[in-house]
Amino acid sequence: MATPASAQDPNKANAPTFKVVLVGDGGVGKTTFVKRHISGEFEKRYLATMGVEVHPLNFHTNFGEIIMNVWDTAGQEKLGGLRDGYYIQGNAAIIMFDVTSRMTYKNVPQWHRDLVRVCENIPIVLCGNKVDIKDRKVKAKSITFHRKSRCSTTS
Ligand SMILES: Nc1nc2c(ncn2[C@@H]2O[C@H](COP(=O)(O)OP(=O)(O)OP(=O)(O)O)[C@@H](O)[C@H]2O)c(=O)[nH]1
Ligand SMILES: [Mg+2]
Repeated sequence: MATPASAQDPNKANAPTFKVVLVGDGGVGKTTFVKRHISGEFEKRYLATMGVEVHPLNFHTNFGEIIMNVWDTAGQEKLGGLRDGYYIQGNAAIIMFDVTSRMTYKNVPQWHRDLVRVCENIPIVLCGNKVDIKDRKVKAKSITFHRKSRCSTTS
């Protein structure tokens, strides 16, 4: 498991810390997204996450340094571990789907239901990933779930 940022640098010990839960179907790109933030690298291989991996990400804001502990959860059902047990005390969430796979968008309401059952009133971003792929299946205009469900969106 990664060392918390506050342990690496004592100046960050008092930085406000938030728990961000990252969910979505297996293979949509959750782990790749987190790795890209940490190292700048794009991971080409698909290694399914088992259970959950927690990564602290630092952000410099107008209000100073903050730490987002990203809980990168397993999308594959059989590797889900504690599942919604990982959502407890989440401060925010990202629901990710893959714009080249309709099924991953179809499953978004289920991810959302499971999340809000545990975290009633947190900010949630709906994120359509893999927009670099030409053969896009979920067009921008058909992404409407966030309107019905108080999510923000990015794709
Ligand atoms: N073209 C393209 N491929 C991507 C993108 N993001 C991720 N991938 C690829 O998608 C595959 C799956 O990525 P992961 O990040 O492991 O998927 P995951 O959502 O963490 O999957 P689980 O851990 O099983 O829930 C990998 O082969 C990545 O290289 C993207 O933005 N564009
Ligand atoms: Mg993963």
